[in-house]
Amino acid sequence: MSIPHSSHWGAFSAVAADGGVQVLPHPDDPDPSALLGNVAVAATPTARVLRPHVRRGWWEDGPGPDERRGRDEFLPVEWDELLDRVAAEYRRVLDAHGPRGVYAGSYGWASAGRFHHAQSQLHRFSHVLGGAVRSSWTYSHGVGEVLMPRVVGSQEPLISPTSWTSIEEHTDLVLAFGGLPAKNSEVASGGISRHEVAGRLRRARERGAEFVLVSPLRDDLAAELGAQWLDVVPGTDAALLLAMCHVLEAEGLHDAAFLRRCTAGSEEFLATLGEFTPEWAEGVTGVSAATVRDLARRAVRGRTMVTVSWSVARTRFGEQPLWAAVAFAAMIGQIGLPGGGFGHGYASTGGVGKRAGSYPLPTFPQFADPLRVRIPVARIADALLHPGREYDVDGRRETYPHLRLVHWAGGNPFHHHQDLSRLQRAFRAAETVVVHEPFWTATARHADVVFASTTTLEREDIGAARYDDRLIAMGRVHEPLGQARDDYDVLAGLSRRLDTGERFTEGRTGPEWVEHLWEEWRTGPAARAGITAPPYAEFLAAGEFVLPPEPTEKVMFASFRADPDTYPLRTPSGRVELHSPTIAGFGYDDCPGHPVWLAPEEVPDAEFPLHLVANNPATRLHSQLDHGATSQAGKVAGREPVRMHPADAAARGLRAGQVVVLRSRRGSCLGGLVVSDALRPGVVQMSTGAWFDPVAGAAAGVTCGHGNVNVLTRDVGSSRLAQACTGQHATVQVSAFEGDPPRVTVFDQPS
Ligand code: PGD
Repeated sequence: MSIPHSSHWGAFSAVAADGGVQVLPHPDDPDPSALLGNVAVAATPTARVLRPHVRRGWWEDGPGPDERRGRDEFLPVEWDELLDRVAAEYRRVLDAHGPRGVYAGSYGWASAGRFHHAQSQLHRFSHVLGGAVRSSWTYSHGVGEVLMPRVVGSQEPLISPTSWTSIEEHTDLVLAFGGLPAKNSEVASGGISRHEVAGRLRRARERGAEFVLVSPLRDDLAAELGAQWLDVVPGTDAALLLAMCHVLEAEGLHDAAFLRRCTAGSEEFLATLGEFTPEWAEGVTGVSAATVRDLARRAVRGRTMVTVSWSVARTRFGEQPLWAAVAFAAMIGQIGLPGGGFGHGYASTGGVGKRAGSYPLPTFPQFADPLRVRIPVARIADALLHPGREYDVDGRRETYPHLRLVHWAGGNPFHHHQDLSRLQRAFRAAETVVVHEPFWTATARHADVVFASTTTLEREDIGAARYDDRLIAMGRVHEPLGQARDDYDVLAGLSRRLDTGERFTEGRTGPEWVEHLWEEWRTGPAARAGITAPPYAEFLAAGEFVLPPEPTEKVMFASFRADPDTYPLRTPSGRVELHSPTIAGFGYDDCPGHPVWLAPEEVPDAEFPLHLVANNPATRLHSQLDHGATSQAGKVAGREPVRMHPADAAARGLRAGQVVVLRSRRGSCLGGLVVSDALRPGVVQMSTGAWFDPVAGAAAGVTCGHGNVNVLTRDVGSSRLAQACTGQHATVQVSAFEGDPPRVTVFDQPS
């Protein structure tokens, strides 16, 4: 029987087949994702955590900082004895250090499903227990989350900018900084039942819209859009934008009336533009002065949308390109017009710009966080390594708490964090690390306690996402493998031992909760929003429920533009702040009070002469199901592919298909070489998400033998303002790997 199901990369149905499952895309999806090809492997024992495990050193010697963490043996243990032991450890830490000794920020995308969402489960567990230190913001768009509220008063540009429908109908010129990569628009947190971005872009093009791609990678925009490709030097987008602003001002093309009416600080900002001439920008960005002038002039000729991908801001000083794009859109006076202005993250997921997302969804209550102590999400290694150290963020001086017990569910920091050797040191500084995982990821392998989690295929849930119009009755496709348990059941067991069981479960089993969430939503928030949803049994029988249509066209800041006094932005001035006295008042030299050019700190040199772009992968979501068929089909010589321009490969005597070594100041990894002219010369590209394999690395004399690019990247915040992830860029050298490459071991069961 075919069972409806959902994932972050698409809705599908699954049929249990001999020794696995078969997966079929949702029939209404016009453009299903190839990532569905990864799903089947989850139903096999390969790389699965089939029962709970402990690290021998922790089990035998007790908690404490431990150099063996990440290289010790694992022992299979019984659920009950392990839960007893973890509950005792919780009690020890809470009695001695209080909730500030526990970190349960637990960043990560986990899986689709409104109830079994791993972070929500863990956050409810810790809130009931008295709280734990958590994290603020995301690895995806941490810069925008902090900067946009200061500049335009909200996170609307990255959460719900002008709709695709408006771009499809009205935009003449799309200036895409970081592109609109099809691979990223295939995924959306929580699920996506219809992939629409490629079709919308195609229709905009057919209507006559023109596209300019600003990226070192040509395939950051579909070839069929016929874009002008500006293969900019990585990390120099702010310079290009400031030079375009310079041209507008120098040639009197800027919309002075809009700047007066709708912005604050334009005089201060315009006064800084003198030095950013197109000729200066050419030297920095590699884009000719003539092209810079042409872009600025074309932008005022018709309706122009400036987009900055989330990845462009995922860099050191990533605040600057984003703020400069807002300034450019303000100078051309198009903010608040249909198809015009700016947005942050179009195609960075398939959800951005898709629909207004105004309907409520079934939600698992987490209770309030009683502790309310947070660290910026990408500063986790700093916090673990430097308890008590002071740091700046968004105008505040904070102190890292001393984190002793780390509890993670639904994330893979040994995928998503930068400088993984440093993260290893950080994890070794903790006293206890507890991880819930269905798979033996590197994070599980760096834990003391590994709870064997079910995958979504093994449980029922409600699939729903803010920007999707469908709720999916996710059915159980097969029985849990081995002794895997739902995160809910594990946390319920732990809560019982900590005397918070009743409040955590409210007396319900997992399946009872799923039905309860539906019924509570159906009769409460849904009914109030005018949605007539069927009772749970009918929802299950139908397999899905389609939400009523929402207004299709949205124009961000339209009412503000029409009447900024009546509809001011939630900034101190009520206007778009091109100069922010608040940010200026923080006194940060790495993020002053208006957009500026701050030269990258790490630039190519004799030792590391190549720019590395470490972007999100095309063959999997982040690190999820790296052992799946689609991800494995993309590997080269069993390693993560690394792309290089033919001229750079020839200069090094390298050939396609060969195993190479990438080295940076932080570490080294193997990769499989792909030679391609879709990159700017001097740039190499390797995607994130290959499971970190230090064992194969040790055999090869490198940090990772498989190709986890985050051994190369730098663990430093974007600036003192946002302290966001900067994993997108690094500088590296690439050379041939001599000898027999070691076998990748990270998909094997650990010893
Ligand atoms: P995922 O691979 O999605 O990566 O980082 P994130 O940690 O979200 O990890 C989710 C984990 O949850 C997987 O290991 C999966 O097996 C597990 N999981 C899935 N379902 C369940 C469940 O039900 N229960 C439990 N217990 N576990 C489950 C992503 C992050 O990486 C993001 S969002 C971005 S945008 C960043 N991008 C970059 C980048 O551009 N460049 C670099 N260098 N680094 C980045 N890292 C960031």
